[in-house]
Amino acid sequence: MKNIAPAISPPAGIGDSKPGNQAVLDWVHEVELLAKPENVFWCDGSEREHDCLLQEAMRQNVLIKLNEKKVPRSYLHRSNPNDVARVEQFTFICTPTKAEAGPTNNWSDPAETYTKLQGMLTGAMSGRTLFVVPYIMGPPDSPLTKVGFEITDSIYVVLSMRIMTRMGAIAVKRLGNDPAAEWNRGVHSLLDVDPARRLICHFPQDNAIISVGSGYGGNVLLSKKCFALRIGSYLARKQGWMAEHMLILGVESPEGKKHYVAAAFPSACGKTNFAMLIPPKHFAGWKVTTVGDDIAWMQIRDGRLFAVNPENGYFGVVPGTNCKSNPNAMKSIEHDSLYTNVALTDDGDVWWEGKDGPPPKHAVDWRGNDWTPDSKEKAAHPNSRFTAPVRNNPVLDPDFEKGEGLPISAIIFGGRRSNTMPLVFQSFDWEHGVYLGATMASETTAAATGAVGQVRRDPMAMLPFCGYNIGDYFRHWLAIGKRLTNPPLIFNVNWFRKGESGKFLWPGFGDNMRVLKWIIDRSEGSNGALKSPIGWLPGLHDLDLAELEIDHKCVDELLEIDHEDWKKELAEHKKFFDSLGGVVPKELISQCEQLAARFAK
Ligand code: GTP
Ligand code: SPV
Ligand code: MN
Repeated sequence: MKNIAPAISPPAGIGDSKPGNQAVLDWVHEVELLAKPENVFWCDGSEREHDCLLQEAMRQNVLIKLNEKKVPRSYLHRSNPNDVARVEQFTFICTPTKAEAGPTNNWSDPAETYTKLQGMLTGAMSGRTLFVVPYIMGPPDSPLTKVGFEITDSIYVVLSMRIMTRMGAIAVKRLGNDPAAEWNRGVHSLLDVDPARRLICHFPQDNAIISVGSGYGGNVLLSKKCFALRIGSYLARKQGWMAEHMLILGVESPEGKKHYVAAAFPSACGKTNFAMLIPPKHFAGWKVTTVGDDIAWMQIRDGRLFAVNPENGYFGVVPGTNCKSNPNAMKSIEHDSLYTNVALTDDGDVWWEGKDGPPPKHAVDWRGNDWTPDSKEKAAHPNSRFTAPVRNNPVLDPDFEKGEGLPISAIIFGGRRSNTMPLVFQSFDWEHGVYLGATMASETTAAATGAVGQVRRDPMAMLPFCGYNIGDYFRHWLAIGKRLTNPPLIFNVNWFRKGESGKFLWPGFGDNMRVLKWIIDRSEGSNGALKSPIGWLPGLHDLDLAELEIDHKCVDELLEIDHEDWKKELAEHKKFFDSLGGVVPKELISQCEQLAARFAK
């Protein structure tokens, strides 16, 4: 069989920065004995190393260099067509007992799973290079920051981790030489990229991850969903903090008053777009800045929640990104970026459905086939992604690296719902807010393999990412609320409600500022809201819709609470809680009853 990741032979002085920590050395040695690579490459994150890896990746056709004038220092990667999204069915939480993983996770026995994976990894890196990637998650001087090491035989993973994390010497230094220090052990091997031998396994009690058989981002950039969310959420509960699938944004008024907001939307439901929002003209003087676009680690200080973004790059959805929907993302991916599974134009530029301007007359699609506007297939995969450094973002928050984190005024939950859910509403209090998060649902997207467009419950947008029992996760949220003397207000939004024509009722994107403004007003104590059975809704005059071309009828529809729809929705909440088999805290069961009672009134 063809070796899809042939070993590289770096020049002297590159790939040899072995850390001093004996625990790391022992672990790498153990994996080396098992996987039998041709050599070991110790990454330090330097420019020289970067150049060497890029040259090698191009030589192996793992990366295609793009037109230097159009997209400087940027590259295209095509993943195997069988390997284009997260695979939830092959993702496992291997806690000592099944109950610890809970009803929403796939569970497998740790000892058996280690044995099985050892079998799969035996000799898996023969003829390949084993890369050791040290990285930190979080700002360099934050108490929340954690160290991880990822072993991988994929050069694409190394180059992606270099963008997505703070990688190299900085992590080795932070870990130091204490063999008992806490750090995450991640092992990744492409194997032969066969879906039948694809497994993403987490061992929270060992702070360890083993991922085999995939080369796609969310399955293999182990810093991200695997460490920062699945293992992260497990550690967070044990250590009293929170690891959430949330963007973090700053919003500053013309008077200079600034708030930070965190929002949990499921995969491909608008986090990156919301985090980079540009307010419409009418909001002159208002500024939105990005702290993070996917993950928030939050701790309690002085009775408030403070958040950091543990990442250092964006791994974002490409299709639909353009100068109208998200100009800041367009600027972020203008240079020094990796593109995965988009189309390549004849002049070495990238193209995707929804990019500005007319489609190219000819291109090579994400599979490597000829493509023209008449082709039936899409040029870019619906889950094609960009990998771009946060520093490229023109609206990166100046306090992005603040170690103590940024104080969160509001938490927003939201999903993709064609019906039922109004544009925005506010919970009555923290506990009710936890209920909103716990009962959240969204239509599935291309970010994970499987059917698209089906409504599924996705509590706090963490269904695929909670590394332990979801009932305990709800309990953790409730317990955090009890410790907060100044808790964020909690809201629910839905940018995706559709009218009878099947079109979105709300313009979305920059105009989401109008909803954000109401959220900020409420955080500052405004009483512009109407009580409804599901929570506080903005009255027609509480939302600033000036200069927005929208039918009043649409606004009514957007804010409407249809009692028939809600009867069904409530039944779905109950069904979901029942399906969890008795792990749901009594406070949330009671919230469900209170909601029913408010409707009965
Ligand atoms: P992950 O990276 O998978 O976690 O996704 P995400 O939550 O960051 O989603 P992203 O911002 O990349 O948006 C996903 C898709 O939703 C893109 O195709 C966007 O164009 C679309 N989208 C984002 N915001 C809006 C909005 O306000 N309205 C509408 N109609 N579509 C939106
Ligand atoms: C998501 O699916 O929520 C993503 C992309 O952010 S991935 O990193 O693949 O999980
Ligand atoms: Mn995500």
